Amino acid sequence: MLKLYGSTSSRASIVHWYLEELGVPYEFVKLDMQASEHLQPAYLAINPISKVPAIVDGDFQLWESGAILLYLADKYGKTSVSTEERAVFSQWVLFANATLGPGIFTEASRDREMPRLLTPLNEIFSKQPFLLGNEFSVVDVAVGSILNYIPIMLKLDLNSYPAVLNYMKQLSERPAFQKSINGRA
Ligand SMILES: N[C@@H](CCC(=O)N[C@@H](CS)C(=O)NCC(=O)O)C(=O)O
Repeated sequence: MLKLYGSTSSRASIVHWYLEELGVPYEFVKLDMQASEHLQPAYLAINPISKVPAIVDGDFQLWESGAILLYLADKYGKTSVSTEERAVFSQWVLFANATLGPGIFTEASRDREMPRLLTPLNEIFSKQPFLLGNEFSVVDVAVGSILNYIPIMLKLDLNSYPAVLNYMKQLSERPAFQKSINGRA
């Protein structure tokens, strides 16, 4: 069975959410990070960078939440995805982790970055329920988890972005989200 390594209240919740969405059987191996279990040789053999999440799927090991999401989409998601569709998945997953997350969670640049990141997202969600249209996909897990971490971690007023707020609410009501990010597991 696929193993997800992480801890409570970590970015492993993002992968946890997607595994629940896909219905892939998995075991969540919770590391005691307070006790530095992620720095011990057993885990370093899986992720030498010593960060969570990581997965072990058969004899395949992978770390970095975005890479794991894309792998899971490829392996367990809807079949027949074109090269272009896969590239768009990568675009949004990389955007979530490399642009949206740092833009919002880095205090020094937040005032400048937040409007330019959330205004176009608000426009997208005022026209369609999900990032790629009417269908939920892996990119909603990537972007939606970053957005839903905002009220968990920061006190920011998002009322200028009502469609983003509605998107966050819709995602947070999904059963798979409730079992993962909402449970902070
Ligand atoms: N870009 C990485 C970030 C991973 C990361 O920073 N994980 C944190 C937990 S949320 C961690 O393992 N921290 C432990 C440490 O830095 O010692 C990803 O998305 O997987």
